[in-house]
Amino acid sequence: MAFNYDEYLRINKMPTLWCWGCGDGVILKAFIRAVDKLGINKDDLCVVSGIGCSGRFSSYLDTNTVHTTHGRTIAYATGIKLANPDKHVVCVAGDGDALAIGGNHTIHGCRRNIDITLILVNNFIYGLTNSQTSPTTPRGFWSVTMKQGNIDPTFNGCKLAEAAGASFVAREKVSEPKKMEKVIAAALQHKGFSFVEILSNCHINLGRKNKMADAMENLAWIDSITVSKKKYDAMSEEERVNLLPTGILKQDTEAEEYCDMYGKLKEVYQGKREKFTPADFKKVI
Ligand SMILES: Cc1ncc(C[n+]2csc(CCOP(=O)(O)OP(=O)(O)O)c2C)c(N)n1
Repeated sequence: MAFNYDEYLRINKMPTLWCWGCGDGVILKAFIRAVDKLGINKDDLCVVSGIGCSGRFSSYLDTNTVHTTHGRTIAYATGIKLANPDKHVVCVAGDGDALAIGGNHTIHGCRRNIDITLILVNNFIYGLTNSQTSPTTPRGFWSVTMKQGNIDPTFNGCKLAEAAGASFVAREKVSEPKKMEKVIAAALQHKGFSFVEILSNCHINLGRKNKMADAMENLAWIDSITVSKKKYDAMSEEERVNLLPTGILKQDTEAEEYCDMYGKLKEVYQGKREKFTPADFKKVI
């Protein structure tokens, strides 16, 4: 029998506001299947999204949701997670949201290794506001703010997350929905900050002016710039230029998780109060 998504959706919000063929719907469905597969209760899940087309995840998912300001998902999610360390907290943010206006929050979420999953929906453009250059817009691409071609160097979110200390880093693409589901499930199961970049199509606001005006053309272009981690690892530096590896790129299960450390510190401090000393701190971390 076909999978029934309705249980996880706010049916009264359907149809979605996404353009026909938008990758956001494929990501939403993969996320739902991952949650279902892991048997996560809807009451034990909170999805925090920012502003943008990707921000709509919190409108459509029938779970605890916060639709917050552009670039601030991690700040809100950090508070939610610290107050509810036993719950799954997931951020969904666009490339503009998580890497431009909210870039600083992304760095510090990774650095703290707090147990939050960030699903970065990378469609290479500011989608909702109609095609401004984002940190991931490829060089030479048309955008409404760089009509002669984008001159900004392209940002690699996964490399940033890895360098900043995220203990789980992965990349997948909309044309591989099953792999996407698997990677999201692995991220949800991972304890620590999990950064999942999903490469998605925005054939309307990126594609139309960049010679890939339909979803399939846009997805074919994403296929042309990606390669599995296994193949990527076997390539020379020269061959890797302009290619992005997909799959789980980093997973460190030993790194200390922030809420755990905070909980231990709180417990020891509450037992000692004014008698708490630096030696007690050393017992915790
Ligand atoms: C503080 C603030 N600055 C700017 C905006 C306007 N704004 C709304 S969505 C958006 C861009 C969204 O692009 P992205 O984050 O890549 O998400 P997408 O729409 O592509 O999913 C911008 C600039 C805003 N809502 N709030």
